[in-house]
Amino acid sequence: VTDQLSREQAVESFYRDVADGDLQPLWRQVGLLPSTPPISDLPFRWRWRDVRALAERAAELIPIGGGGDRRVLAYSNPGLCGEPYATRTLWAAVQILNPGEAAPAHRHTPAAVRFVLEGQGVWTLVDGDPVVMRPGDLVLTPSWCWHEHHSDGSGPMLWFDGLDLPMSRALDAVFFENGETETVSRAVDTVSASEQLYGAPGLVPDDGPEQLAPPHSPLYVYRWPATDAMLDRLIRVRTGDRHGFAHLRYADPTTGADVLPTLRCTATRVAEDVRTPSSRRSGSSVWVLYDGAARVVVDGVAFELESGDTVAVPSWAPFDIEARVTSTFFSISDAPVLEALRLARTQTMRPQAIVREA
Ligand code: 1HN
Repeated sequence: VTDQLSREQAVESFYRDVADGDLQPLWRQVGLLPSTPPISDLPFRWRWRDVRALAERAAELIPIGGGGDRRVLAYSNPGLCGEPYATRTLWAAVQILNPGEAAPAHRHTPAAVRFVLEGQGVWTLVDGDPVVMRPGDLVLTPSWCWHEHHSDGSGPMLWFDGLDLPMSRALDAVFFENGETETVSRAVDTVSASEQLYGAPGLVPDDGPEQLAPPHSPLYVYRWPATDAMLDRLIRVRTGDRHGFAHLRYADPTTGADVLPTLRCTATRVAEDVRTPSSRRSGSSVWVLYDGAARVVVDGVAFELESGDTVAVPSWAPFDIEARVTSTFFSISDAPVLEALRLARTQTMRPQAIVREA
């Protein structure tokens, strides 16, 4: 009995000393290696009708200079304890710019993409290259590239912003710098240098050794008419008729790699009444319904979407789309990071059951 007692005391004092030594025994950890990832971000939908109305109020009430250099409303996943992140790894937001306004020059290590939802008249400078933004265009702001937005339009422009900010933050790799903002107007009908040099399919400048290439696409803008036509061709050529669905990846024209080392961008078109297979993958994604009406199911939760609605898809959550009318989605994901780190997993499954209508 005394032996037993002194042993218990010895163990107790051992644990105290371990804690005092800022150590933790592995054998007392619970849930360190769950069989599947413990997910706290929720399947979630932001309605464009509500978001747009709030963005327009912001455009009336909040000047660009006051309260940050960008008029941006972040999609904040209610599973992430008030953090301004759409998923664990992805920033997603809506930005609005009024006619005559400028969002000043800056650069940061988190990389950004913009997908234009509404309006006209905005041009953005990406490392000095003027890129006109039109609805459906994808515009890149790679890591550490200078960027500023200007509007010569007659009405507000609204666009979707996607960033790898939560990843850069988690890696303690965020740096930021303010720059010199342009004061002269750059004609909105100019063609960006990036399109002049990299916009022809299959043809790229021969600049010598490839290792000099930046780790991101040198093409800063992917125009909607090309995306739209490609989605139609994919549906026709792959399925032999106009039904089915098409999924494309925006690629670096020099390498075929993803547009950014941290973000994959895709566009998906699903024909009327078609339901895609259910699948899940490690890593998260955000889906914007650009045009159409569709039901998406995320981990058993069904969301009926209208144009502009945005959905967060957490890691390993089963996902599928059923189009009510032919529907086109833009999406961002962290897939390049998971693939580079050999952490990517995907699984296609039986059509998932609907547990709840959101
Ligand atoms: C940013 O620089 C922009 O330049 C948009 O338009 C959204 C969100 C977080 C951090 C920087 C922009 C951003 C951002």
